[in-house]
Amino acid sequence: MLDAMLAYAETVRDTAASGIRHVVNIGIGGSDLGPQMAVPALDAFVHPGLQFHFVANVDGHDITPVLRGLKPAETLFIVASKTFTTQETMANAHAARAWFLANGGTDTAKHFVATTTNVKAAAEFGITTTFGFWDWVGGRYSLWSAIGLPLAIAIGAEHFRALLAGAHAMDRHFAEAPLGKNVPALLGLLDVWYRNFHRFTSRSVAPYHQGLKRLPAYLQQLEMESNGKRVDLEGAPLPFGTSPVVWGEPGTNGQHAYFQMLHQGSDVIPVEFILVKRPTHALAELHAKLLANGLAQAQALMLGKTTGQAMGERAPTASKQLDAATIAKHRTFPGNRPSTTLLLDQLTPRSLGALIAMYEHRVFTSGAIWGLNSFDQWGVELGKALASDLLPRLASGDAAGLDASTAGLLERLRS
Ligand code: G6Q
Repeated sequence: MLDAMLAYAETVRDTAASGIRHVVNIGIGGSDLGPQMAVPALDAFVHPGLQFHFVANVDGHDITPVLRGLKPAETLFIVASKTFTTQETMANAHAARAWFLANGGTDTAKHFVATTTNVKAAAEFGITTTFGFWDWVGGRYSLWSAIGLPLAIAIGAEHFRALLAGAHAMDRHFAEAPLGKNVPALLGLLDVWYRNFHRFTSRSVAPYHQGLKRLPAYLQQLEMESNGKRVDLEGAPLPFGTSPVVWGEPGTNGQHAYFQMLHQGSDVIPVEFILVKRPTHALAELHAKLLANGLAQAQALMLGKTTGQAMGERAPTASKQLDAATIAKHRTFPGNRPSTTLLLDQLTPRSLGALIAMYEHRVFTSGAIWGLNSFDQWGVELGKALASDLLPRLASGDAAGLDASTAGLLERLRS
């Protein structure tokens, strides 16, 4: 399958022959977040003649601006759905096909392909080119499979294999390295330490690389969908907290927004910095500033600032109505706020593969210690079932059997 998928990717990358200029991935959750994170992360390796778009939300405001300006003859749609039944993805795939036909598109079989385990449903949609993967692969762990097709088209077969090689090297490291040097195991243990011994309820991820702007979203799914559970493998309630809230933005942007809370807020939130030593651009001055900022934030969180130190400093922007001692109290930083810095030499297909595999094994480590099932996601299912029940009620207004709150909102939406 890998060979077939990479061979296909190369035919699309031959843009003179394929005529393709835009690739639109239609998928949601695990069939979206991996490639959506990885394509910008590896921007320096992306085919210059191709543009990539990701449509996930069933909200028409997602696909509408993507389709605007596209030409059917230059567009390849990848319908990415393990089950090929996910409501959002199917709705967007139908909207894309309607747009394609309404705008003079011909040869649907060439312009729509699927990455799915449900070849039959894809064929019924009119898709004949499909790339499969095992049905036991959870979406959030599926970047390495056919779900990685948009990335493979973006960076090419050789670089995609390098991504897999980096992940494999991390797999071996996790399996073989002694615990004291085992990065995913140590980070998994740290997660348990922070969550259960310090009772910290969240962790902020701060990638100091703009290409990793979607990494926090990717990790939100990987960690919170895997370990956001309240019962053990046998279904017994767990007597301790599990997955923290994972959140963040790329540095330095976060510094000018919520870092205030990280430094001086009432809760302690461990921060994970990701610094990349060598950029793929030539703007050395900017990169030095970026790195200095990342280091400074970790340093400030750790060292803080005493009231005595603050007293000794001038604060020209402080209110003139406040006395120096009061101002110094506001300018005190408690410090001793933990952070971890992950340092990459360069962001390449290989190092990204290793980084993502590291996060997977880390999630497995903490999930195993907590004794929960990191590989199910029943929390996603309930909402899906209720939405299916509510959809016809939006049209009919039938509120029979509904709770008062939902019935009231339904009525307002229909009025
Ligand atoms: C991931 C989850 C979930 C899944 C989506 C899309 O681990 O299972 O995010 O990936 O619901 O499912 P399909 O690929 O079947 O459309």
